[in-house]
Amino acid sequence: MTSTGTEASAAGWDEARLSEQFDATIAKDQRIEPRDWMPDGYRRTLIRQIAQHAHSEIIGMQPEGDWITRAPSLRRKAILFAKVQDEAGHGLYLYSAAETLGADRAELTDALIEGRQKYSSIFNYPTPTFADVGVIGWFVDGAAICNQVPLCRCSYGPYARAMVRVCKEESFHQRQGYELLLTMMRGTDGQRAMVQDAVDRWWWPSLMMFGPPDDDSPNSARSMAWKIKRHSNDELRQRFVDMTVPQAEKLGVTLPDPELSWNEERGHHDFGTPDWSELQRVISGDGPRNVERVSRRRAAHEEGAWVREAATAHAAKQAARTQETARTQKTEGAAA
Ligand code: FAQ
Repeated sequence: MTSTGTEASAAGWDEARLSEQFDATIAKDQRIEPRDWMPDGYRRTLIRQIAQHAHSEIIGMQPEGDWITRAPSLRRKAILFAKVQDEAGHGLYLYSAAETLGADRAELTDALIEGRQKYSSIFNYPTPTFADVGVIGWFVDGAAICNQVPLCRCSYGPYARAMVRVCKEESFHQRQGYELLLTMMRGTDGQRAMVQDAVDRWWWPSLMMFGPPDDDSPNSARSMAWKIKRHSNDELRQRFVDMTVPQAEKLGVTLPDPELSWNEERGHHDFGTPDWSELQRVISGDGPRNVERVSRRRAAHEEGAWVREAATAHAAKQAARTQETARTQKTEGAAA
C-alpha cells in the first residue's frame, strides 16, 4: 500500500475506496504498514494478539527463571540466563510492534497486571524440577515455533518482521531444551524418571497452547481472512504432534496419550482430545499458578517505577541540555 491516511483524505478518497485498496493489498499478499489505512477491526485484532503475545513472553520468563539460581552447573545457569533474557527481548519487540498500531505500552502493561488482557495459558503451570526447563524448551518453544513461523508471513509488516528474529531464537531455545533432556536421559534412573514426569505434566497443556478447537475459535475466521493467522489452531496443533512424536521416540520417553497412533490414510498422527474445560479454567484465571504469576509481574512493575522515573528525568535533562547547546551556538553564530 502506498498512500498514507493523510494523503488519502487530501485526495478526497472515501472509506470505501481505502477499504478496497486494503483488501487488494491483502489479496496480493503484500504487507500493511503502520501508516497505511486499515479497518478498525484489523487494528484491534492485531493489538489484541500482539499484546497477548508480548505479555506471554514476559510472564513466560518466570517459570524457567525460577531455576536460574538453582541451575545444576555454571554452564546450565549461563544458558538459562541467556534464554530468559531472549524472552524479555521478544516481549520488547512485540510491545514495539503494538505501539506502531497506536497502542500505549504503559496501558498494555496495566491491562496485563489488572487482568484485563490475556497471556498464554501455558505459563500458569509450576516448574518443580530442572527437567521442566528442558521440557519447556522442547515442547513450549517447539509449539511456539509451529505457531510463529507462519506469523513471519503475517499481513502486518512490523509483526511479521519481529517474528523472523523471534523464531530464530525460539529454534535455538528448542534445541537447548532437547539437548538438556538428552543429557538427563543418559544419566541415572532418577533423572530419566524426572524427564518422564515432566513430559507427562506438560504434554496436554502444550497442546492447549494452540487455542481452542477450530469450531470453538471465535477469532480464527476473521484473522485468517486478514492473513494475520495463516493456519487454523487445529492445523498447527497437528503439525506440532507430528513433529514431536519422532523426537519423543528418539529421546526414549512416552507421550501420555493412549490414543496417539500413526494414521496411514491421513498421513498424520491421530491423538486424543485435550481437556478443553481445563484450558477455559486456566484462561479465565484459575490455573495452578495464575495468581502468583500476575502478582509477581505487578510487584516487578511497581518496584521498577523509580527506574522509569529516573530514565524520564534523565531524558528531560538531556533534551534541555541539547536545546541549551543549540541556543548558545545560535547566539554565538549571530555575534560572530
Ligand atoms: N492461552 O479465537 P481464538 C511463547 C484465547 S509465546 C490463553 O482461537 P486467536 C514463547 C484467545 O486469545 C506463547 N488464551 O483466538 C516462549 C481468545 O481470547 P480473546 C504465546 C488463549 O487469537 C516460550 C480466545 O481464547 N504465543 O510460547 C489461548 O485467534 C518459552 C479464543 O481463541 C502467541 O501469543 C491460550 N493458549 O488464537 C516464552 C502467538 N488460546 O482475545 C517463554 C500469537 C486461545 O478473544 C518460554 N497468538 N486463547 O478474549 C496466536 O497465534 C493466537 O492468538 C492464538 C489464539 C493461537 C494463541
